Amino acid sequence: MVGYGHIVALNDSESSPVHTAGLELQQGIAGIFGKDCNVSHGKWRGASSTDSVAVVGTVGQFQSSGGDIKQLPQLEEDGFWLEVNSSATYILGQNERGALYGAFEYLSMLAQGNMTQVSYASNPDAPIRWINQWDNLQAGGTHGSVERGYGGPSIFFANGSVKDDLSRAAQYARLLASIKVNAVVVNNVNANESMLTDPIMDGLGRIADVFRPYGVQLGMSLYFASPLALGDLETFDPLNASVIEWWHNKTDDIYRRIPDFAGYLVKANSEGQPGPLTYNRTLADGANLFAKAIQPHGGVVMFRAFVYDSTNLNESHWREDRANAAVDFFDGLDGKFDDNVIIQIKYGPIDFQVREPTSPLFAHLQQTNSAIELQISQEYLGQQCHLVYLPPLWKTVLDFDLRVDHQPSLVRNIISGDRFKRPLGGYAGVANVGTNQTWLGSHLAMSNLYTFGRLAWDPTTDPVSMLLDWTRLTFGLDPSVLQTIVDMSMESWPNYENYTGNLGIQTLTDILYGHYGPNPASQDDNPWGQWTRADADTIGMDRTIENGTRNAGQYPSEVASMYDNIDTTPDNLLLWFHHVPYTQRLKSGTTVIQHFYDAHYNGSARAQTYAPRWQALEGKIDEQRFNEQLFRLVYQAGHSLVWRDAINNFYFNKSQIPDEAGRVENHPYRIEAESMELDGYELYAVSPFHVASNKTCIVTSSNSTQGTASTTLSVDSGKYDLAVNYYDMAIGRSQWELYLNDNMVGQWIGDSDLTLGHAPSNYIDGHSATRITFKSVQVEKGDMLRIVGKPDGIEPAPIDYVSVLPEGVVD
Ligand code: GCW
Repeated sequence: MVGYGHIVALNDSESSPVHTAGLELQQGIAGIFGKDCNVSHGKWRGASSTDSVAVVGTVGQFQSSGGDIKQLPQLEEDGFWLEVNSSATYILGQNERGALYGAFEYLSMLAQGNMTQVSYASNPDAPIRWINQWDNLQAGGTHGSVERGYGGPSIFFANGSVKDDLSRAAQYARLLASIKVNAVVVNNVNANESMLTDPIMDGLGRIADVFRPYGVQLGMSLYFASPLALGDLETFDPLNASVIEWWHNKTDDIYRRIPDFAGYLVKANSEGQPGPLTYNRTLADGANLFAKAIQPHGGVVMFRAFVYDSTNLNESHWREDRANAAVDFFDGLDGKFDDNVIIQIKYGPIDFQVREPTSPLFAHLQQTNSAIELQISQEYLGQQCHLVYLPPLWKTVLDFDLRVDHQPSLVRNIISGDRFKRPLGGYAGVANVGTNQTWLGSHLAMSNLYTFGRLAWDPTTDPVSMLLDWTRLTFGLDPSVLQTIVDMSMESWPNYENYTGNLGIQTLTDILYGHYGPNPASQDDNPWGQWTRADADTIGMDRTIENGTRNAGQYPSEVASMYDNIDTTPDNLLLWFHHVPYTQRLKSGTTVIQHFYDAHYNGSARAQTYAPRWQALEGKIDEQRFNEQLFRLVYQAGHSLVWRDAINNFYFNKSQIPDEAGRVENHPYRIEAESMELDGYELYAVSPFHVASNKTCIVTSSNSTQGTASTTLSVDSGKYDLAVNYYDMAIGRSQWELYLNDNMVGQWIGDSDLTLGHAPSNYIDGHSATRITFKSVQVEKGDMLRIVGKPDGIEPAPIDYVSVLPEGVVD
C-alpha cells in the first residue's frame, strides 16, 4: 500500500477544483484507510521530503513548481495523468477539472482495494459530457417540480425561485465530478421565459458558484419566444435585428454573473415550444441566433433534434411517420450551423423507448457537431420503480455502425467528432434527480447515472466492468453482493423488454398519461405518432421504402437495405420496420403473437426471482438500503404480472389467436373479486379493460363506507401464498384487511406515493395496478376468505382479484 504523509494541492483558491481535489483526497484517504493526512494548498517544494506525498494540480502548476514527469504525454482538455509509485502519487490534470477527475479516479481505485502502482494518461472521448435536468421553477402544473423526475422535487428551484439552500446542488456537482460530467443544464427543456429575469439569473449565479469548486459548469434551457413573452419586443423572429440584440444583451447579462457559463440548450418547434419555424426561418437560423450571441464568451448551443409535430400527424395516412421527423426537419441544414452549435439527438427516432434503432440523423450531420441524448431517468423504462440497468440498451446505439459512405461509422465515433472530424460533440444525459436521499428515488437506479459518466468518458467501457466498479463503491466488496447485483442488473433491460413491448413495437406504456403502466391501445389513433398499427390480423409500422413510410431509406444504403428487407431485419426490430400478420414467423421459428405471449411469461417469471435473490443478501447490505430495495423488487414482481396480463390480454383480444401454452386468460388459481360475495362493494369496469383480470374490479359503493368481499375457499388444506391484486391511486390512502375466517392474515395501506416516492396515477388503471402477497399461509379447505376495504378520499379501496397459489406457483 502506498502511504501518505502529505497531500499537496497546487492551488490555494477555495473555489478551484484543485483545492477541492486536495480536500477530497484527504477525506477519501481518511474514509478508506482511517488515516489522517495534512493537505497543503499552494506550491510544492519538490519530492525531497522523506514523507510520502500525493501531489495534485494541473500540469502547468506542477511544472511551474519545478516538478517534472518524464513520460508525460500530451493531455486533452479535462484529461489527466495518474502516477502511483512507491514514494509518491502524481495527479496532474490538463486543467483543474482534469486534476479533480484524476483525484476521484485514484480514490475510486483505492476504495475498491486496488493498491497497485500505475502510470497512465486518461483523456475523454468527447468534450460534451452534460447532464440535463428537466426541473421547473415551480411544482404544480402537469409535470410537477421535475418533469419525468422520480426522485422528488427539484434540488435547484422551489416556488418560482432558486432555492436559498443549495447544499444539495453542491453535493450533486461533487457526485457528477466524480463521474467526469462537466456541465449541468439545470432547467427543463420545456423552458420558461422567467429564467431570463434578473432574480432567476442571480440565482443561477449562486448555483454556478456552488458548482465551480467541482469543475461543473452551469447551462440553461431557453424559451425561444422569450423576447416577446417578457414583453420586451413584439417578435421573436431570429433574423430580426432587435431580437438579435436582445439575445446578445441577455447573454452578456448571464456572463456578467457566470463567467464560466457552459451554454444554452434549446428545444424549438416541438411539443408546443415555439421556434424559428414560426417565422418561416430554418432551425439553423434559430440555433445560430444563440450561437452568435454566446460565441464571444466561449459558450456553446445544444440544439435539440427532437423536433416533430405532435398535433397534425395522421395515422390514416400510411406514409406518415414521426420517426422521419428529425431527418426531414434537418434536411438541407448540414453545414449551416455555426461551429459552436451541437445538435443533440435522442438515441432513437421516437422517444426513449425500450428498444429503438439508432436515430438515422447521426448519419446525416457530417459538417455539423452532434451529441447523443440518453435518458438516465427511466421515463418509459419503469420510472426507477423497476430495476432496469441501461448501458446494454445504450450500447446498442453507441456501438451501431451506420456505414456512412460504406466506411465504419460507429455512433460513438460520430459523436466524439472523430468520424467526421468535428471539433465538438458528445453526450447529454437526462438525469432528473431530486431531493430524495437516493437522488433518483431508488438505490440500484444510481448505477445508470454512474455509468452514464463512465460511457461519456470512454464509450468502449464494458457494461459489466462499470457495474462491478459501481457496486464495489456503493455496496462494498462482498462477492455474493457483487454477483447478485451484476446478474440482476445485466438481465434487467432484456427482461423489462420481455414483459413490456417486444420486437420493436415500443414500450407499449400509456403514452397519453404517465408513461408508466401498460396501455397498448394508447399508442394509436392520435397525432403523437407512436403508432403500432395493430388490428385484428396485423401489427407493426411499415417503414419500408417502396410500400411504407420510407423511414428505412433515411439510413445509409447498407443499413437501409438491411432494415428494408424483412429477412435481414433483426427480430428485435421487426415491428419497428415492418407491418406483418400476427402469424408471421420469426427467425426463431415462433410466430409474432406466440413470441409476445412467451416473452411476457418469461420476462415476468424472471422478475419474480429478483426479490428472493436480493433477500439472500440480508446482513451483507445495511438494513435501510436492503429493505428499501427489497420493497421495490417485490413491487416490480407484482407490476410485471400486471404488464404480462395486460399486454397478453390485449393482443389475444385483438387477434383471437390462443396461446399455444394455454396460459393467456386461463388463471386457475385466481378468484375474481367480482365473483366474490360483496357487501358495500360494487363492480367497476376498468379502462383500459386489459389492466383488470376479467376486465372488472370492485370498488366501495361510496367514498366513506367500507366494503367486504368474501368467498369460501375450496382448495385442499395446506400452505399457500395469498396474492391480492388491487389499485393504489395517487390520491387517497385506502386500507385493506385480509382475513381467513376471523383471523387477520394481514393489512395494508394504499400509500405507494410514500413508499415508492412516486405516485404514477390518479385513476384505476395499469399504473396504479399492483399486488401484495402474503407468503406461506396455512389454509383449510372451506375457510372463508374475506377482504375488508376502507376507502379514502377518491380512492375506493379497489380490488381486482385474489390468487391462492400453491408453493412455487406465481399467477
Ligand atoms: O419524452 C418526452 C417526454 C416529455 C419531454 C419530451 C422532450 C421535456 O415525455 O416530458 O419534455 O420528451 O424530450 O422534450
